[in-house]
Amino acid sequence: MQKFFKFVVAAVIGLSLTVLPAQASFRDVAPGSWYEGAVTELAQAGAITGYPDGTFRPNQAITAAEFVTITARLAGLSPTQGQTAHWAAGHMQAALEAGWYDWDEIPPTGERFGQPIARQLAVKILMNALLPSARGDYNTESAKIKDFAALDGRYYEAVLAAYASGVVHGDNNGNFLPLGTLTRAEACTLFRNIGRIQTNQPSTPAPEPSQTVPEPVRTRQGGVSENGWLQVVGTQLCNEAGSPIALRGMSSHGIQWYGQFTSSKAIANTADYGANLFRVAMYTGEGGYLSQPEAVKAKVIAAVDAAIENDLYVIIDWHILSDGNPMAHVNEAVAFFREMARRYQDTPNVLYEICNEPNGNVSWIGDVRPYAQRAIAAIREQSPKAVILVGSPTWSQDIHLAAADPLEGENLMYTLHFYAGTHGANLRQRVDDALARGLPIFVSEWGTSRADGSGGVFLEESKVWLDFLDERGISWCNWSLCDKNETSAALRPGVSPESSWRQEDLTESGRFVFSRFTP
Ligand code: DCB
Repeated sequence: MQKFFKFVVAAVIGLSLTVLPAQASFRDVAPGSWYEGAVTELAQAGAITGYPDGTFRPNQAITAAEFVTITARLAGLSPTQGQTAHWAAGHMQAALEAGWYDWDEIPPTGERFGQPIARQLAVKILMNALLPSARGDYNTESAKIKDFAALDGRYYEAVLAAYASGVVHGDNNGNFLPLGTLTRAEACTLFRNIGRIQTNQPSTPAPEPSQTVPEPVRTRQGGVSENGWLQVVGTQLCNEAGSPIALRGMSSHGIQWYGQFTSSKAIANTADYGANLFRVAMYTGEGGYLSQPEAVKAKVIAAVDAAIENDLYVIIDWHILSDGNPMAHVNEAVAFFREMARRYQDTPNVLYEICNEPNGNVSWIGDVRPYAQRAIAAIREQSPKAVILVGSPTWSQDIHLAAADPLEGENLMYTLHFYAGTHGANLRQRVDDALARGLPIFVSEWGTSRADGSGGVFLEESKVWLDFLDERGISWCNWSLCDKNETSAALRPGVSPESSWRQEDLTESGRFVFSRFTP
């Protein structure tokens, strides 16, 4: 009943948004109030209207449908065929397809359309839609946000960019309140701020010229049959014979969403371009392993077997992300890795990545290190020498913490993750410092985009990074092998995993990355 009521209210608001003529003043918008200017400007521009009773209800929480609809109008995004009869379904579908948000954030089935939108999600949608090239420096911007730790990782980029470009300012206490709601009045100030910034923007630069990449040669090199078991010597990954080796390849996207790109044909396609590594990203949260263990585990096994069939090295990645502290599910991780390590104990192909990206309030000493000890012990019971990859706090960027207090054991490496549009010289310096302290580094995930998977692509910055890794013999895996409409994806939307991929099937990112598998 309650739900139905909310639906009707949402529908009425929707009608009022579309049907009523633009109105410049509302009887509940007090002259001289802090939001009067913003509300009036947007009303005069026809982007918002009030309710049939002449009110605007400035203090009411804005819903997902209202927020997206207004953003779409400001961005000039036309509605497409919606999945339900909800008044906002067309705009919601278009916004989803444009990549402004993901389907787990606002499911297209509509049950959350009429609910208040969280501030962090609102800011992400706003920035994706209206200021996609904006970025913010981590140190400068995060220092402005007192409750920065409360932010979910996937919103971090957008919020930093919004602060840096002046779209968002904290409240009087310096908090952003990422999970809180946004009032309609506050939303108007955001829309007004971003509108002003947009009109001052220079025109967008010309796109980068596309890379020329030879079609696949179909002579595979550097695979498992040639190199055998891996071993870590000093800081260097080596093959069974003790010669240095750099593995290069692709990471899947979340296999609960894009499992079709872990098929034998998809992996063979990637190997045909010269890759000798594949990473199976098994999300634990976000509808992944923890919510459907048997189904997701079956996908992992199928993907690993497909990589083995293609003579590739393959990483089994326990892809923590929204579950930022690996200790939260340490027992599940131990059981999972024990089972995988038993299954693949005689297979030189498999590497184990025990915690993708710890983030939020986690420490190396108190959380990640003790977690790693338990996960490593479980793997070592079954598989005495497979290479194990260990993450670190701040989305696997805090290798300096690991370097100061590394784990005991053989064939361990530490992951460094970077996104070329976000991370640069400072993080490279961390790599050199860590190597100097004897810490073996493995880049099990990097992207040509910003850290949120979109923006850019940043090919110049990516080239600097890959040259740096090549000079140091560091292995890497690129995010990601899928056709999602985001710049980090290697394949164009709609490309079939079962066809042979030609250059025109690859995105700008894909063409660049595939050209770097072989030196
Ligand atoms: C990592 C994650 C990976 C994430 C990429 C890009 O997250 F390991 O799961 O992938 O980097 O952000 C993205 C996908 C999106 C998807 C989203 C949520 O590309 O399609 O919607 O995951 O599942 C990082 C890495 C670094 C930082 C932040 C994140 N960082 N993050 O430095 O702030 O927020 O997810």
